Parts: sequence; C-alpha cells; structure tokens
Amino acid sequence: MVNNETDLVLAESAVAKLEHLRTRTVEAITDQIYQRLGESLAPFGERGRTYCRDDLHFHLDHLIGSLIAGSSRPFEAYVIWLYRLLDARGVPSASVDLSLELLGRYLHEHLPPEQSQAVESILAKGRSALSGPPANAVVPFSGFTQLAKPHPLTEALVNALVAGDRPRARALLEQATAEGDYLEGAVTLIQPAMYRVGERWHAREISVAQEHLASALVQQLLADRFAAAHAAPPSGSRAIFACVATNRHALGLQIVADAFELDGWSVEFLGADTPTADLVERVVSTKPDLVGLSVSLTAQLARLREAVLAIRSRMGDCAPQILAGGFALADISGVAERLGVDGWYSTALSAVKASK
Ligand code: B12
Repeated sequence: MVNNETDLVLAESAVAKLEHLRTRTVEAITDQIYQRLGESLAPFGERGRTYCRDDLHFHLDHLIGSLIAGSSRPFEAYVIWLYRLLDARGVPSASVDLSLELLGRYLHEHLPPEQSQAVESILAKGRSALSGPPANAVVPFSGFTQLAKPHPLTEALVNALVAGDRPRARALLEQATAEGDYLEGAVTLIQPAMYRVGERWHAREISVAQEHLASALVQQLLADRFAAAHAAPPSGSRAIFACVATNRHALGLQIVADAFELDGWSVEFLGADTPTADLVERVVSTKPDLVGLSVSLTAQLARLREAVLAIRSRMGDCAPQILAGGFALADISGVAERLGVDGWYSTALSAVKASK
C-alpha cells in the first residue's frame, strides 16, 4: 500500500517508465507465453497473439491504475474479474497467473529497484488473490454492488431490458417510483439493474448485443422521464460533466448531469471519452463552478489524474470544485485526496445532496 505524497511521486515515475517500456514488454511477454504454451494456443492462430497482446496491455493499464490509486485492491479485483471472464468463455484461465509471473520477472529486470518493488508488490497481491481460498477472496467491485439492498424489482427490470421490452421496462420503473421521481428511479432501480446487466454479460449469460440493447433502452427511458421531471428554478451555478478520455460509459454521468440540472444548475454534458486537452480548454474558457469527471475502469484512473492536474495547473486558485465518480472508484476508499479531486460520490443522489 502506498498512500503519501512521496509514494505518489514514486508511483508516477514508475508509470512513466512503464509507459516507456510498454511495447517492448508486451512483445517480450507474448513471445515467452508462446514459448511456454505455444501448442495449446495454436488453435487460435495469429489472432491468438493479438488477444495475448491485448490482455497484456489491459494488465498494464490496470497495474498503472493501481499505482496511481496507491492500492493493490483494484488490481486484485481486476485479476479475479479477468479469471472469471476467461473461465466463462472456456479460455485456459491458468494463463492469467503465468502472464502475471512473467510480467513480474520482466519488470524486475527492467525497472529501477524502488519502482520495481512497488510494481512487483501489486502483481504479487494479484497472483495471491487468484490462489487465495474462496472464503477470503476479493469480491470485485463489492464497494459498489453491495452498497445498498437491491430494489425488489431489479431482476424484473433486467429481464425486460435484455429482452428489449420497452413497455414492460417503463411500467416497472413507474411502479417503483410512485411519484415518478426521475432521480429516485435512476439511482435505486436503473443503476443496480445496469450493474446486474454487467454481471450477466461477464458470466456470459447474455450477449454483447443484449448489453447494448439494455443501455440504449435505458437512455430512452431516462430521456422520457427527464422531459417530464420538475426542475428547480435556476440557481445561477454552472457545471461541466465529462467522462475522462477513453471512458465510454456515459450513462451514469448522464444521470449525474440530469440531477444537477433538475436542481437548478446550468449544465454542460460533454459525454463519453472526452479528450483531456479539449476538456481542459472548455473548463478554462467557460470557468464553471464545478467540474464532474466520470471514470469506469481502474485503467482510466491515469486519465482522471491527468485531467485534474491540467485543470489545476492552468487555473491555480481559480480552479472550480472538481468531483469524481464512477465504477472505477468502487474498490478504493479515501482516494479522492490522492487524485487531487475535492470529493467522489457513488451515486448522483449523494453528489447532488452534498452540493447543496
Ligand atoms: C453499459 C456498459 C457498457 C457500455 C456503455 C454504454 C454507455 N452509453 O454508457 C459499453 C458497451 C460502451 C461498454 C464498454 C466496455 N465495458 Co462496460 N459496462 C457497461 C455496464 C453493463 C453498465 C454501465 C452503466 O450504465 N452503469 C449504470 C450507471 C448508472 O452506474 P455508474 O456508471 O456507476 O454511475 C453512477 C455512479 O457511479 C455515479 N457516478 C458516475 N460518474 C460520476 C461522476 C461524478 C462526478 C459523480 C459525482 C458521480 C458519478 O453516479 C452514477 C449515477 O448514480 C457496466 C456494469 C457496471 N457495473 O457498471 C459494464 C462494465 C463497467 N464494463 C466493463 C467492461 C470490461 C467494458 C469493456 C472493456 C468491454 C470491452 N471488451 O469492450 C468496454 C470498455 C469501454 C471503455 N473504454 O470505457 C466491465 C468493467 C470491469 C472491470 N474490470 O473494470 C463492467 C463492470 C462489466 C462487468 N461486470 O464485467 N460497457
């Protein structure tokens, strides 16, 4: 565990070195994996090497996210998540442990000792999370998914969404929120339902197309309900909301932006995957009171940190309040200060309440 300023400097120098070594590392480990498992990987042909490289990039992205967060926990959660993902798809999941072992050895040889110590400790925790007894196993994302008791209609809504049954989904949402309250329906029913959709995709119980269907349907339902919702009078406060670069999960942030707008804020919603430089230019030129950034994967924490640092260095004491949120923060507590944000919230409801 690393959590003070000195450790952050060390973590950031390790991240810079890892980025510098990235391509060479991925190529070297792919070759080593093929030397060891070549025969069993032969059926995948040249595609197999591409998958292998993609997985190694994903390992490095999550390793970097963990270094920035100052906790091995997100990496442990990622490793277990990956193991289960591969297992559900019949891919030899033993290769996860092997790739982490090879990565540890390679980085031991190529990073300066202090950096390699920080990196190896995270990789070792990831490996032991894999081999740990099930009773003590890390439950990925439990920080969020076990936050609240699931709404009794959650499973029914999930079924309607993955079946593309819009009338049924709408009826369930209306049934759950007697007053038709936009925010209550979004947070107490849609949010847990979408988490379940993710779990069902992960376990290969539904297809990628069904996951997209559910997201598209939810966007329509939210837009309908937002149009019918009652907004508070304008408060004069202004906010910009954006998903950090590479984050394509915009739905949760849409709910946050809507919640602030209904609360009387004037809101700009920049949507998914906002390039850091363009986000920063918009913030500098429009000077909002608040910036809200969303980050869904641990791998995207580096983009969050970059955006926050850039806003603060351009605006100094005039920087707006910066809030963060999103699924990537599920397994890390107390990380807001380290990342330079003024606060993070696990739902739109808690964020809008705290802003009052
Ligand atoms: C729908 C979905 C997608 C859609 C997104 C569509 C869209 N328009 O948003 C698409 C298809 C694009 C997608 C892609 C991917 N996804 Co996806 N996705 C999901 C899913 C099922 C639902 C997301 C969602 O809408 N959640 C519901 C909203 C309401 O919740 P929320 O985002 O947490 O937001 C709330 C709070 O967090 C908070 N909040 C959020 N942002 C902010 C910001 C501020 C400032 C504040 C204050 C609060 C706040 O308030 C929100 C409302 O209350 C999740 C499952 C999950 N657990 O979230 C997987 C999930 C996040 N995806 C996952 C993965 C792996 C991917 C892909 C890598 C898959 C792939 N191989 O391509 C890509 C990565 C894309 C990228 N680069 O970002 C994994 C991540 C696992 C991991 N190891 O981290 C998950 C967890 C699924 C799973 N269980 O395995 N995905």
